Amino acid sequence: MDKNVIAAYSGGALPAAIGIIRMTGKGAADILSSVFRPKRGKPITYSDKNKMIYGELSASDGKTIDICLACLFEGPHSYTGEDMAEIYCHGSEAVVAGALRAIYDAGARPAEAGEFTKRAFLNGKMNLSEAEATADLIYSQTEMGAKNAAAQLKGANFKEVAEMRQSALDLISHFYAVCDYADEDIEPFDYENARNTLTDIKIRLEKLAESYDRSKFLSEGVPVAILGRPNVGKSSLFNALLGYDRAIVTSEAGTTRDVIGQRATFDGVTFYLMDTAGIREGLTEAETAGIKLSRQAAEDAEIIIAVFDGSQPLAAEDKEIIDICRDRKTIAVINKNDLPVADMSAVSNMFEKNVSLSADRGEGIEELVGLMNGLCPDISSGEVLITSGRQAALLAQAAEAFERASESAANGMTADAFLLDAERGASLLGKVIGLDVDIDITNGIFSRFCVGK
Ligand SMILES: Nc1nc2c(ncn2[C@@H]2O[C@H](COP(=O)(O)OP(=O)(O)OP(=O)(O)O)[C@@H](O)[C@H]2O)c(=O)[nH]1
Ligand SMILES: [Mg+2]
Repeated sequence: MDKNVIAAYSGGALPAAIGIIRMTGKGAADILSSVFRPKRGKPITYSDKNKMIYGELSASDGKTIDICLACLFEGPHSYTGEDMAEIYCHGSEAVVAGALRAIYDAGARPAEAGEFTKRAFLNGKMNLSEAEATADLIYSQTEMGAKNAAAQLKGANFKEVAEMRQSALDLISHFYAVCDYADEDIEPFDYENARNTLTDIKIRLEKLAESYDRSKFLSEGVPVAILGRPNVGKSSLFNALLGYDRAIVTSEAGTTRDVIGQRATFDGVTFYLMDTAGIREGLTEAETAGIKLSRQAAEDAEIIIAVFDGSQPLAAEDKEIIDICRDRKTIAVINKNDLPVADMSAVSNMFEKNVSLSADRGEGIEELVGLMNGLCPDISSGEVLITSGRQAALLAQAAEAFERASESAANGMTADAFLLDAERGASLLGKVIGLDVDIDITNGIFSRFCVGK
């Protein structure tokens, strides 16, 4: 039997309601037929394709191990582009192990990590950026990460890059035509137009490459540090945002020591909230160490929530907080508004985004969440971020190459200089979308996948 057929368990952790076993390759239908007998009618190889068939699954000894469903997909209309078979059995470890053993005995071999998707790539069913997006989708931990990956899978970035590459190739071929067929009636090369096109490409590429810096927010959440002097209610606010008591709250100043991080999703945007130690002159070694971590969290954060106790006049430590927040995306929270209020005009004048609330009572939290969403980097507004470091590096290099080519076009270029850079830029963009990619890099991409995908 053909060892070209690979098989693997493709479902989640067992036991599960349903276990999915997949096979791909020429001969997959025969292997399925040897382990699966439809309850009604002919062998499965004669059944309709792309249709679930009910039947009996047998183990290596030929005895029935499950009664379940199976489906055949005929290449090229399948995920991998080859003949494929899938079994949807009961998600028991014993059934899955028994079925796989029977399948391997019948001639399939175990699939390697990402081998199904690699075959899809090799058979032209998907390009390399779609393959990378598939891995992102599988590993996405936030809803916005999944949406970004799905948009990539639909070809968002691929189309834009392919289009820019094509514009560059059009310019290059026009340039060659003018040089090679000087006597013929070819439209002269328009340097001004070439420069504009290349500059436009360069700007778009830089924007795409830079989006990679924000892509970590998709997987980790947007980091938010909750900062303030001791006892202003940082931990109370942290708990109120989470909707449960994660951090200890006491009336003693200096309760929180370590940074406590927790993810929370509001309106589809995931944040990584960090509760921190109150900033003051530390009284003990442990508190001083905690305060150092608070400052680090503030540096790492994309957004700072600066908490002030609205029932007390501003203290020297509050001014220090204001200093830390200068030129940072900050929301000022004037807490404890259930108590008589002190003069907080310095805070509301300093911070355009501010909210008065009561963390203890959980009042005013929606307004704060609204401000947080408003300050969020552009990750949920339709822009599709680059999530692959490989692609980001290539895009940045291509932007540089097109910038040089554009300068050559502006400075009464020599043909060599212009072509060298423009062709290099086009070739780098080709690599982004999976043309001329080294086999090592391709293998690296597929090794990120789990077995069975
Ligand atoms: N009245 C009132 N008290 C509050 C409010 N929020 C917090 N507190 C009280 O303020 C005290 C300190 O609250 P925490 O949340 O522990 O303050 P913190 O800023 O985390 O303090 P450290 O961890 O010591 O820096 C507790 O007694 C809380 O119950 C509020 O909205 N109103
Ligand atoms: Mg605290």
